[in-house]
Amino acid sequence: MSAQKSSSTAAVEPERARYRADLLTLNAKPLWERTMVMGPGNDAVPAIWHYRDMRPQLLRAAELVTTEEAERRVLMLENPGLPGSTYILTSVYSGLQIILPGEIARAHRHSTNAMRFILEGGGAYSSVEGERVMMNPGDFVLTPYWTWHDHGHVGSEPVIWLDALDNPVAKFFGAMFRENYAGETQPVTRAPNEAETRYGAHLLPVEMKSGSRSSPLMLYPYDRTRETLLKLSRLGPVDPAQGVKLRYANPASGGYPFPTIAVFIQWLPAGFAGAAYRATDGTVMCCVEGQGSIAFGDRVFQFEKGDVWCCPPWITYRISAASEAIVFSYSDRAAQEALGFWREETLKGNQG
Ligand code: 1HN
Repeated sequence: MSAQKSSSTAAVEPERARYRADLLTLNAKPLWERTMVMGPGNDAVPAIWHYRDMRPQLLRAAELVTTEEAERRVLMLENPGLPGSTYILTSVYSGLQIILPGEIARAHRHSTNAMRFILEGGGAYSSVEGERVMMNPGDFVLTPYWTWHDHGHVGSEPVIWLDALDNPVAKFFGAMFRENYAGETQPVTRAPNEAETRYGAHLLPVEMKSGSRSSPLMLYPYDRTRETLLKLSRLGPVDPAQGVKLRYANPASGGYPFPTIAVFIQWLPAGFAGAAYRATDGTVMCCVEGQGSIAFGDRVFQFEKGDVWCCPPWITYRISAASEAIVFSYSDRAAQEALGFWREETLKGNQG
C-alpha cells in the first residue's frame, strides 16, 4: 500500500509542479498545499516598555522636535514581532505622547477611535468637539471616531500620556480617513464638564438618540475609578486570574466605550499570584500604581508605575503583584465580541 502510494506520488510530482506553476500565472494556489495552519494567535510577541527607559526619550524628543513640526510628539510602541507595522499588536496601536507648557497639538479628526491614559503631569487639556477637559494622571480620556480634537497645555510641567487607537482595524478594512481642521485649534463651544453633566450622573437626556457607537463621556476621572476599585477590593470577589477587574462602561448603552476597543482597570492585592489565563483579545496593560510582574511561560517582565506591556492573543500569562497594584488596560475585545470571535480560558492547577 505504502509502496504503491509513494510510486504514484513520484509519478505525478512533475505534473503537480507544472500545475502549481500554471496556477501561479492565474493568481491561484491549491489550498491542500497551504503552509498556514489555522489556529489562534499571530506574530505579535509579549513585550514591555519601561517608563524609566521611555521617559528620558520623550524628554529628548521635546528638545529635538517642536509640536509644530511633529503635529503630535509621539513615540510609537512597535511590537518586535511585527517589524515595520508601527503597531503594538495586530489590532491596536499604542504610543507615548509628550506635550510641554504652552504647546498645542493641532486640531484634526480621523475615522479611528482614540483614547489617552494620563501618566504624568498636570495642566494639559484635550478639546473634543468644542468641549475642553483637563487631563490628570490616571484619567482615561476619549476621542471617539470622527470627532475634531486638539490638545493644549496651560500648566508648568511636561505632560505625558499613553495614546491608544484602533488604527490597525481601520487599516485592515481600508477605512482609514483623516482631515485637518481649518484652524490650529477649535473654538470652545461647550460649558466646562458639559458631557459629564449631561451623561455622567446615571441620568440621560430623555430624548437622547445617540447615533454614536462610542461613549458620550469625554473623561473617566481617576479619583472616582480608584475609589470604586478600592471599595470593591474589600467587597470582592477577587478573580483568581485578574484580581478585581472592572470595565469602563458607555453610560448610553452599557457596552464598551468604543465599538472596537474595550477598556479596563484592575486592582491586585499585595502578594497576588494570578492563575494562568489566556484570551483571544490582544491586550495592552499599563501599571498605574504599585509593582508586580507578568509571566509568559519562562519570560517574566517586572513592572512598575508607567510601564506599558502587551499580552498578544491566546498567549498564556500569569500576573502577580509584589505590592498592592492598579493596572489599566485596553484590548480589541469590543470588536471581537461584536463579531463573535472572543474566547477566554483560565487554566487550572499548574498548566501554562
Ligand atoms: C492622533 O490623532 C493622536 O490626537 C495621537 O493625540 C496619536 C496616532 C495615529 C493617528 C492619529 C492625538 C495618533 C493619532
